[in-house]
Amino acid sequence: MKFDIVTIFPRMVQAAVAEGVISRGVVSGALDIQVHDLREHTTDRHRSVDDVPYGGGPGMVMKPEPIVRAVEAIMARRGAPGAVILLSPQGRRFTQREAERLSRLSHIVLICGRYEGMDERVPELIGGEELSLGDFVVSGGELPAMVIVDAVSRLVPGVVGDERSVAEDSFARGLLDYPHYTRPAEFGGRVVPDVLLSGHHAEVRRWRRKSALARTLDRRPDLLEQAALDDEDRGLLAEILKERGRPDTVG
Ligand code: 9D3
Repeated sequence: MKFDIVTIFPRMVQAAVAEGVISRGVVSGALDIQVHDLREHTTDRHRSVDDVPYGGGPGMVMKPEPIVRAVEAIMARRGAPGAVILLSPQGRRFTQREAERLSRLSHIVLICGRYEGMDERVPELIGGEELSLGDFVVSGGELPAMVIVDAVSRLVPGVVGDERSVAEDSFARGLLDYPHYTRPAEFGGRVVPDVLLSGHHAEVRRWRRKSALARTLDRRPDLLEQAALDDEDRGLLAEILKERGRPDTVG
């Protein structure tokens, strides 16, 4: 899978893709990631990538010409991408579902915004889709772009060493993860739940599912409303509510 990332901070992005799971994906040949310096696509003496906003107001706006030229150069050298993504606080929210959709493409271009944002004609002209990571402010699109590259790359076959981890992420989808424990069996006066030491695989599975449901109920009830629950899940949820003294209010 090919990624092209356009940024005014190429070293920042290069450093992030040179580590961990992504770097191993590049070394193994499953990923082909190129980072492009937006300033290489300027034509003026000062290599300007921003300018004052029409209509006035604070801050600067990213000029459209260098971005459009960068995308044209990428298409000439690397072919037409399946998606051009503009990282923007105004974008649609990036989710695991979006990551799965993007992982089925073979080439993605990501454009990192800085300053107050990009000239509005950029998405119009290059047919890009705007994506946001969520309702918080970061200083630019670089970190969000790296998050997207990471989330999508994990789904590309051969990038994550243990395929079971990726399979489990999608199996458990919709619920928070169950609690994890490793040795020692007692630490700081806290013991590992007996069932996990019991060797009863069916009981372990049931405890994990019930714990995941209880945590999701406590921390992310919004997820529970969306999750695809089966009859066992509804039974476990009823148990949780009964144990807490509020029977039959969910499911
Ligand atoms: C004054 C209004 N701000 C918009 C919410 C200005 C502004 C803040 C931060 C304009 C650009 C930015 C830089 N952020 C991104 O480019 C960005 C981002 C983000 O801030 N949060 C979550 N996802 C993303 S994707 C790109």
